[in-house]
Amino acid sequence: MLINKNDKILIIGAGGQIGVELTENLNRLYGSENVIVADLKPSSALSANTFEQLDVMDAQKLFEIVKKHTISHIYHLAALLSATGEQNPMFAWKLNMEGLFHVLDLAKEKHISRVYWPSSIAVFGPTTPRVNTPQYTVMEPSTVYGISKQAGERWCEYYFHKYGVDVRGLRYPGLIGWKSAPGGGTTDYAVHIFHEALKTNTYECFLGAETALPMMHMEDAIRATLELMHAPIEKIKIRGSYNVSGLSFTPNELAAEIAKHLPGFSISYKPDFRQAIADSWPQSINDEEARAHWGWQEYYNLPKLVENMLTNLKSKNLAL
Ligand code: NAD
Ligand code: AKB
Repeated sequence: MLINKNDKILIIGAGGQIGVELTENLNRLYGSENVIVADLKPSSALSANTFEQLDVMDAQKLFEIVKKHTISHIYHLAALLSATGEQNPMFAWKLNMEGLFHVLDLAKEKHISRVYWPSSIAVFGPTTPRVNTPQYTVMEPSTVYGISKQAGERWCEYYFHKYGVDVRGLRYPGLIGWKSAPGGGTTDYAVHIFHEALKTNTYECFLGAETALPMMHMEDAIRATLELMHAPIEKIKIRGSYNVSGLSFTPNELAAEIAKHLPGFSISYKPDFRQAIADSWPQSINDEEARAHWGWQEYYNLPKLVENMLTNLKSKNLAL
């Protein structure tokens, strides 16, 4: 990884599921004094860093924070996710698009030199081939979240080609970590299940037993993010967002793996509105471009992921 110790980082949406772990990792690379964290409200998980209260829709405040701290790189994570977005579609569209424009415009005006903005497997839709979904394929997302991510990808490409903005992104699958709670997605069951398994040895799943989805351990997701952001510029050939794959499983398969560690664990199924969202998404992802361009390689498979989640949640007594 190419680390320039003079870079100064701003993470927007730092208090969320990804932000908390990304902050820890960027602190290790740059020193916490060079990593500024911003969110709507402070979080105890971010106490090592300078916190700025920010609503990313406030472009002037964002500009002032960037100037005050001489920020060079922004990781822009603030968004409404798939399930929450469906509860308030117009607000999701406004937040997800306006925030991105504010950040891209700072790079266009050369106030910052690099932007990270995450996309999602939600860019795909019911007409996309669902197995081994390639980078380039039919994309007709059916959620407002997916529409905003797809439009965001096109704008990132546009800002790169038109204004030379160094923007980089990944289409994350569902992310699973033990350090922070998920924030309103369709894949959240795959985190909740571990907490409930440890507390009650049962779980009622909001998706059906055979709903296969692409997933990734949070450590892999953070490593992918940092490898992409620190890759030499000539290796980044896709500016919309890269497919990245970790693993794929159904709730049934996840429950069976958990039961190997927690005998008697049982799962029941009560699908809700999130089932239709999951049914519109890929089951597995082809990420050959990420592997070929900047060397992506996942570490976690299902047995390793389950072992890691249960061990950490148990030893740190973190089950919610
Ligand atoms: P999250 O909901 O856990 O965190 C989002 C954070 O943004 C929260 O701390 C929230 O307070 C903050 N925020 C919301 N509105 C804001 C505003 N107006 N101004 C400033 N901050 C605001 O989300 P996450 O899971 O950490 O996801 C981060 C990004 O990664 C999002 O863009 C999401 O679409 C993307 N992503 C996440 C996943 C996943 O599985 N977690 C998968 C694919 C893509
Ligand atoms: C969600 O379920 O909304 C997220 C995602 C895959 O983008 N986890």
